Amino acid sequence: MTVLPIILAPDPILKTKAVPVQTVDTKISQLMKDMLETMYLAPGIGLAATQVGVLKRVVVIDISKKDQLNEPICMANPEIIWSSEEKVTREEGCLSLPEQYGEIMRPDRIKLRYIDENNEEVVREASGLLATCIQHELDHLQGILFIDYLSSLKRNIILRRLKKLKKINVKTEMNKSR
Ligand code: K1U
Ligand code: ZN
Repeated sequence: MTVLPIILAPDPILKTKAVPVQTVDTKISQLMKDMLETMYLAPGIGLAATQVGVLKRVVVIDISKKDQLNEPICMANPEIIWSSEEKVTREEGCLSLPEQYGEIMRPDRIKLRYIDENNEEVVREASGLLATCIQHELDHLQGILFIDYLSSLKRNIILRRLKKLKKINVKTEMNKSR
């Protein structure tokens, strides 16, 4: 398995819409495995293929706690087919926006359809943190980041911080290679 580099905002790739996969073949199931390894190492509870520069509708999620067994969910072509009227506000983070957080309101329960790692169609419901994480990841596939739901003032503060962070990282990398 391979750990893939995660793309950090701002980057035009993160604003690009992903395309459906034809079938979950060995190439896509390998991508899912590599994405899970990347997500566990980060660490995170979800990862969309867009975040590793692959513009395909593929997502991996695992919201299990550190002391629990892993419960990975791999999805290709996920679609939300029902959302509850009831909304909930949760703090969200994003591996493409390191150290930045925002309170985002989303439907509390959803029903979704996707193709799993064995190329089987799955229809399931999700609630709580899992529902929030799924909606966050599906947004990535549409080129949407959680900061797009914030006021332009809050969004610009976060983007400015990230641009600074990127500059510092570039300088550190340059010093390392001297
Ligand atoms: O999409 C991503 O960048 C992953 C993101 C998913 C997410 C988190 C919170 C709410 C909605 C979606 C993350 O995993 S950020 C890191 C994180 O939340 C976390 C990291 C370690 C342990 C527990 C959580
Ligand atoms: Zn994210």
